[in-house]
Amino acid sequence: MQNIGLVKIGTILCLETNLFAPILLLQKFHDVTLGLEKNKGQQLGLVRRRKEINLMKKRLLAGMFATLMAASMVACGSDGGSTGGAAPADGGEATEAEGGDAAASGDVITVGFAQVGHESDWRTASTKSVQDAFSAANGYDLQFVDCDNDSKAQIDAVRQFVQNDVDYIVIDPIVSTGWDTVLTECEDAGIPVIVIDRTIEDSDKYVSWVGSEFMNEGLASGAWLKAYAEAKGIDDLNVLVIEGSNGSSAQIGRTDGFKKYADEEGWTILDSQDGNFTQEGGQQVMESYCKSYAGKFNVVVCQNDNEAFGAMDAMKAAGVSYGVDGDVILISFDACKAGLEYVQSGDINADFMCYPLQGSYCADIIKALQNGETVAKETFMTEPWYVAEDILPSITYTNNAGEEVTEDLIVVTDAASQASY
Ligand code: GYE
Repeated sequence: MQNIGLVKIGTILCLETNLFAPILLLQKFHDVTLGLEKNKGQQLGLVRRRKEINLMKKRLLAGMFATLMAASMVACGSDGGSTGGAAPADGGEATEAEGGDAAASGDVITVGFAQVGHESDWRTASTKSVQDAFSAANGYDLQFVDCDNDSKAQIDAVRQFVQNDVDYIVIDPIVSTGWDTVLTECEDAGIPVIVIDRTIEDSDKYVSWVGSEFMNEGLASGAWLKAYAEAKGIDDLNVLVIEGSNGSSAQIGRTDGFKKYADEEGWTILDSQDGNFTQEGGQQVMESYCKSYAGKFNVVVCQNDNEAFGAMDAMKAAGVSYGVDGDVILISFDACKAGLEYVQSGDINADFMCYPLQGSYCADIIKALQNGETVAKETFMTEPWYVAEDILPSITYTNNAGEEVTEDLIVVTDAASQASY
């Protein structure tokens, strides 16, 4: 496990010689830690893992550059040697050394992946990450279904995977409920299910989940807005929210986290409508908001970058100014490359990253299962928060695990935006 970690770290350092590298590295340390935890069994609590991640963060920040240099020297050598210089997937995720096991033994592993759809930059990166990790060269036969945001089509896709008798099923659940029956069918067929990204709330019949703590993303956005408004002397906040696809755990967590602050601080949420995580949806909702709430709002929260792109077009057309020099504070989530470029230009004030490259985490889980190891029930991505202005160094808030955390705010530079997905 540690070896795999080193190969990965090396890959990252060789490919990502910029500010994004420490973030990815942090995730990989996180992954390696969890990998070691996996052997200890599933009963380890969520809180404990979170604490370990925080500890790891501190350790990393303290000795980051020394560690980076040392790991880089060891790992760049081992990576080059083991892969023959082939470019790994996911900007440094899956390596041939990892996937080679299955290919070398001649046992092709069949994986069915029921993907949400193709609604956003985040989704495009997620699809590529999984396709790269489960490539034929890595010893996999990937059956990929784009469910086009249709929950029924997604359940049908999973049933088809059962019919096809695949070895593993990977699901990114469009909505968080309605899963127990079909997951029972997978269980009865003896096919392990791995869930990525969004969560399933009404069934625990899956082996492992890898994804983001959406509630923390929402809480962080609220904590940032509170601190930012105080710093700028703005005391009357009138907010319009463009939500992500209703019923998805990403929408639920980001909505609830932000709302907690809105309620506590007495902000007015004028409206909160579904923009379906798309640019078109964001634009349509914002066009109607600009008519209904003309002159009445000073904050717009878009639950992903693509919605923010559409909302900016709508505000521009309606003559509403936004961003650092505008009348409206614009908040977004995902922090994809284009999103961060808009933070850099000052159009988006703050962008809360959601990390989509989960393919290699998923492949690690399957490899562990192949080896008869116990895997962690939950693995969380570590995600940074980006801002346009150098006003606040950090935010402090109580996260979803009840811990008070202080997290850095990163002012976007060229290196950061270009390193994003
Ligand atoms: O934020 C959005 C995508 O589930 C976290 O889905 C994901 C969300 C992501 O369409 O861009």
